[in-house]
Amino acid sequence: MKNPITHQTALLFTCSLLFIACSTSTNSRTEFAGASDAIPIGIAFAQTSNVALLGQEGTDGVKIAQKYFNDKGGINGKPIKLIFQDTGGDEVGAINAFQTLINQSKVVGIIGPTLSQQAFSTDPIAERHQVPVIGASNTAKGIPEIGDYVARVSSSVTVVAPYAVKAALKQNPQIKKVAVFYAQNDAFNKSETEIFQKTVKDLNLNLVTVQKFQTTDTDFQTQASNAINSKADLAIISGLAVDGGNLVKQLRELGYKGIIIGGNGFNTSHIFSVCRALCDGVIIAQAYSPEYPNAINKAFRQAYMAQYHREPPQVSAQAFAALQVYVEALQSLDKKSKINKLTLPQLRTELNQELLKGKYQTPLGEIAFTPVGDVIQKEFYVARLKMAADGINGKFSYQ
Ligand code: 1QQ
Repeated sequence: MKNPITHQTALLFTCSLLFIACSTSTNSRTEFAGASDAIPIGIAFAQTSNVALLGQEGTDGVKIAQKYFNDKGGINGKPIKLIFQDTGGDEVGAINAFQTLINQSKVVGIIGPTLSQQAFSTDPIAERHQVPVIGASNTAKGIPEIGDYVARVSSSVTVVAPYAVKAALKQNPQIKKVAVFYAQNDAFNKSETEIFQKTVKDLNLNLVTVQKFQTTDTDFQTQASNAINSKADLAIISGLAVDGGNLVKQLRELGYKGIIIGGNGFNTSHIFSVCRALCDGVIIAQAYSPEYPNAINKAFRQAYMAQYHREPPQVSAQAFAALQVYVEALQSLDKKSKINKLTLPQLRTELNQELLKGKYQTPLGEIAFTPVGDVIQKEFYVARLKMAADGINGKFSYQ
């Protein structure tokens, strides 16, 4: 039989060696972590699959935030340690990532997953384990409502999508007929198209056709031809970057001349390599502007540009903001009840309560949360894709 004292000493020693928080079933009073241990936060983004490009932008954002806040002293002296788990592009990969982060890595909270489609499967798991989760790119309706431990810094499609339609009408007040396209195998795209379709009707435009596709499709000839035949003068696409970009390309190749709006799935510079010169002019509503004039956005933008030599995309800024929420909530919690005196379950629960109370000056501007955990954000923007003459390089233009 094990000597209980030796066992516990060994356990604590192992915990501090691994720099992870040990909540142990052998002693419910074991504290979360030693005073100098790094605080583990789980990052569940797509590193592989057709969603990897969006996942990479999230990863870039949290890495910049980790350095930024650790350089400033972390959580009253304790650094933040990010623990990455690849979710892939589907629900199974995302569920595995969450389970590993919660049960093995013993994280205090999670940022992710990349897609709403994944979040509807993963967030109930975080809720059951009472682990806070902050969505950094989940924009479908209904995400924060999954549970008490679920919040997001990514503004809902309900709020953001209508800005794009209004911008298109401003550009061409003659628009009458609208064709809407959406990826029917993805929760975010289904949610977004509902908002687009409602906005079209609210603005008294004529919704002439609704075309469906899959995020895995590459051939959109039928859908594009149907829209052209219906004489649409505005096309609105809810898809992810690769499928959406190919649809833009094929619409233009078949002769469509009207304005094109892309939804939040287009919100990555990786779309440039898909539709190239034919991406030019696509309108995309934004929850972030690289020009936002506060100090933390200037620091974030500078760090991002020094590393990647281009303007930071929305998802990177949102991921930065998600980690900032954890950092600042942990700092304020640590001042009230020293976090290394708490068990891991206590810390997860108190952190969740604390983060919902705060106001944060982030690269997105000032944000806070509704009681259910949805982000409250004040300013939104509209960008147009501007392609360079080479048809390869492009940028999001806010003019
Ligand atoms: C969602 C999204 C994605 C398109 C962004 C990564 O908004 O799934 O909710």
